[in-house]
Amino acid sequence: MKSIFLAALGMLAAGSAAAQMASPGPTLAAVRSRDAVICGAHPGAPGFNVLDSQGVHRGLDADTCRAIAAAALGDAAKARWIILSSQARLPALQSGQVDVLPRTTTWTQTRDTANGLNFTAVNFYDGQGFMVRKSANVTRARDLAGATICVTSGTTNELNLADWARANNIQVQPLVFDQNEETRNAYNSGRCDAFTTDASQLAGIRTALRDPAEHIILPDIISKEPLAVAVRHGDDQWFDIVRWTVFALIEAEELGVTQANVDEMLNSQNPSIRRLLGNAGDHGPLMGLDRRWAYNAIKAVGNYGEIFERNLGSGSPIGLQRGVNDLWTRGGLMYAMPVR
Ligand SMILES: N[C@@H](CCC(=O)N[C@@H](CS)C(=O)NCC(=O)O)C(=O)O
Repeated sequence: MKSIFLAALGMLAAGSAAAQMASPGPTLAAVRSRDAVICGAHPGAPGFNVLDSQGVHRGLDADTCRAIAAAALGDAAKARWIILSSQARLPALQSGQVDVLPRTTTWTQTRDTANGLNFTAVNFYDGQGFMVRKSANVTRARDLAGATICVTSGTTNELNLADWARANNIQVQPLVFDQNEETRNAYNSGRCDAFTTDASQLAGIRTALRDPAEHIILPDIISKEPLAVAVRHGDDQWFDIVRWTVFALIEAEELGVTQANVDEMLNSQNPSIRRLLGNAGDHGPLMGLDRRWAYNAIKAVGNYGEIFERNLGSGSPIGLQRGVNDLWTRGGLMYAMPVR
């Protein structure tokens, strides 16, 4: 009798343990069967995604893709990229050509609803700016009255430029191109007086110009561009995996967990670190993942602060300050929801 009772208890325990491992939804199942996560990627935005001389993807968005592959499959080397123009990126995600879009994409209401996307978390708070040649003697955006301004189609930047001109009663001539390379070439060859896109991209593009010192980025920011990692509508589990991977990188920074110390941190008694690294709770299995999901991501690419510094920070060629992208504990907007 006693043994039957114990066996029943054992079954219950096993049942509840099994129940903690969520079964894979459609995207996780597809990712597992192909053994790769496919990310939509920018054709070339220094600091966000560029191919280095060895053909390796470098940048904040590239590392975000690696972190997702590490969390979902235990291996950052299982990240793959498909290069997408601004126009092509949303349809590519909708149609299932890519699993996730970490690609300097602004979270807007239309994209979040009618375009069939869900934005999981912001990985960079940006705003739209202008770059001009120093020789133009333009110091503020309002001095651009009458100017020809190069902009890429299918972007919020094209729409914001029109809004800004109307709101400020300034006449400008937008020169619109489908491919970002065409936009840059047009600016480079002097076909337009100014180049407008997200200010962080301008900082990156400027470093790639023939003589960066010949160009300045104006101090005016004309929009909010919360760049967020998008998935398609209809798979809540995959949404959760991507969202919590981005949060885990931010949480790791807040908790002082780095790429270098993450193994040592496995011995930490701090309850938040124990949950994040899979020593307490079932936070990975609740999403259908290994309990070391966040450990794998941090081990592969470091915490958010490390990723930022490596790709965009003051020690990188882009040279950006953390600013609003700093942690909330230091006055910034980066605030991960609690892993508990
Ligand atoms: N955040 C904006 C901009 C997206 C974006 O990355 N635009 C790129 C297009 S490839 C761009 O115009 N960059 C200027 C350039 O790279 O020349 C959006 O979501 O629409």
